Amino acid sequence: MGVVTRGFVGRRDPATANLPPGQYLTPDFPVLSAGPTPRIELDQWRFSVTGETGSEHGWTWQELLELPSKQPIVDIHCVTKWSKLGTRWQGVPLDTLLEPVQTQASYALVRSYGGYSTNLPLADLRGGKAWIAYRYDGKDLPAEHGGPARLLVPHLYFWKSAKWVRGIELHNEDMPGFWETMGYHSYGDPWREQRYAGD
Ligand SMILES: Nc1nc2c(c(=O)[nH]1)N[C@H]1C(S)=C(S)[C@@H](COP(=O)(O)O)O[C@H]1N2
Ligand SMILES: [Mo]
Repeated sequence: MGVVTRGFVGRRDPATANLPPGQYLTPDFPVLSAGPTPRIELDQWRFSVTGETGSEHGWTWQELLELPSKQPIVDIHCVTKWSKLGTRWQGVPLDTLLEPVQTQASYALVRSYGGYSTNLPLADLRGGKAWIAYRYDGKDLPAEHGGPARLLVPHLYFWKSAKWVRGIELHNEDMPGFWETMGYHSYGDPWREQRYAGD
């Protein structure tokens, strides 16, 4: 028996280097939904961005698909402590959808079919950090994971990535969404472990 090397102090295990504090890795893709899965017919589906003055920009399903898309590969972190690394998506960057929108607002309230909502600073939807995703791992996004389309904003805890996304309202003040009203953090940075209000 040789001496077991426990690793060098201060050197991070490459397998967990991308794991925020308090998280564990899962190979699965758990489904977390606060209510039943809504079914939205594609010819009824709309996505809209509503400015703080009430002006609205809307897209049909066909119009969304015609916009240039990206294929981000990102790590996702649920506040219930599972993380999944290297998930593969396809979707339209929010930068593209916000481009025609004239706004002075600083906050976004994201609304879903089915009634879910979540809030975040508008800046967190810009800069290539957020997408309206409609494919996962090379397939159409399954309904239980938010299909036909969900918000994907992986640098925040995954409750911010609203499934069955319907629209984004822009506001001058931060408006708490579903979980934020129940005591979860208004921002939710996994690297700063912002799980609950006050963290
Ligand atoms: N509309 C809607 N979006 C939602 C939720 C929800 O209940 N309803 N749950 C959130 C939470 S807590 C998490 S962890 C992720 C889970 O996404 P998944 O079911 O695809 O893993 O979706 C988020 N988006
Ligand atoms: Mo979650």
